[in-house]
This record gives sequence, C-alpha cells and structure tokens, in this order.
Amino acid sequence: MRLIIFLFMPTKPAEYTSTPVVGILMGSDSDFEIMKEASLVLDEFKVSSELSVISAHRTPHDLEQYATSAIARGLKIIIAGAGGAAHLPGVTAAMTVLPVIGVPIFSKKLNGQDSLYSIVQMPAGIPVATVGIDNARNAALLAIQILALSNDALMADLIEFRKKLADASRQKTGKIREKMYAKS
Ligand code: AIR
Repeated sequence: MRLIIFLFMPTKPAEYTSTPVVGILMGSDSDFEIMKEASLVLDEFKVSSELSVISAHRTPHDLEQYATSAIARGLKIIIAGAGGAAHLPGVTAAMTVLPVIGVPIFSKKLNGQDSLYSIVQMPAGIPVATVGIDNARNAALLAIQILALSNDALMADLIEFRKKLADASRQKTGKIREKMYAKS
C-alpha cells in the first residue's frame, strides 16, 4: 500500500495549493507517527493540510477555538486522531458542521478498542466518519474522495490512483504463484 502511494503521481495539480483545506488534529504528539500518514497522502494528491496537536481533555478551549473558526479559515474537512478516551473527533464534530473523520489510535491497555468505540459510537445527529484503528491513510483518502466531488482534477487523480491499486492487486496472483514455485 505504501509503495503504491509513493508510485502514484497526480496527473495534474488539484485545485488546492496553499490555504489548508484539511485540518489534521491529534490528541498528543505521541499520535504523530500515525497521523503524519494522512498528511503524506494529502501531499501526494496536492491537497493542502495543516497539522495540530489539540486535546479534547487537556486543551478543550483551544479545541473550541479551532473547531468554531474552521469554516471561516477555509477548512473543508477535519481529520482527528486520538487514543484511549478518544473524544477529540466527536467533540470537534459537535462544534462544526464540517465533515469530521476520526482515526482511532492504538492504545496498549485495550488494544485500541477504547479509541475505536469512543470515536465510532456517536449519538444520532452528530456523525463522525470512523476509519480503522491507526488507519490515517484511509482517513486522508476519504477526505480526498469528498473533496473530489467538487473538483474534477482531484477526481481524475483518484480514478488513476484506483487503477494503479487494482493493477498492483492483480500482480499479486503472479507473486504468490512465484513463491509457490520457488518453494517446491
Ligand atoms: N488523548 C490526549 N488527550 C485526550 C486523549 N484521549 C490521547 C492522545 C494519545 C493518548 O491520549 O490522543 O493517543 C496518550 O497521550 P500522551 O500525551 O499521554 O502520549
């Protein structure tokens, strides 16, 4: 998957260049190694983003400021990753009508299930689109899919990306047959 992303080159630059359109939040700098993947995918598609550490529990007022000013600052989508009692995506979603995509971060104590359930089990009316544990890459791809609905260049890049993904998957038949042959 990583290889595919880095091989992929957008056919032409998407519309977004300088002002961040995707805000990437994380509850702590300990989430960075996971959340930076979202930033890298967005970079590959030439979608501008900004990274911030804000905690729903440690800096709740900063979160309020961030979420309530997000639309005015030009953000279109927020990706939020947190671990443990991971309220960051949900609280963010409560304070903005922008789509929020939640990334449950793996936690040692409960194997990330605490993060996943905290993020996915939102009350009716305030959705958070939740990706798999540590799957910041999918969060970025989902953000790109949403943005591509109103951006033809980005949509063309996505279609190209999917073609390359399918090609790489098809090549796996040959690879496993080679392995089988090498063993016998
Ligand atoms: N966290 C921070 N504030 C609220 C929460 N839920 C999360 C972070 C991180 C975990 O707590 O998102 O995944 C551990 O943070 P730290 O700073 O102790 O490493």
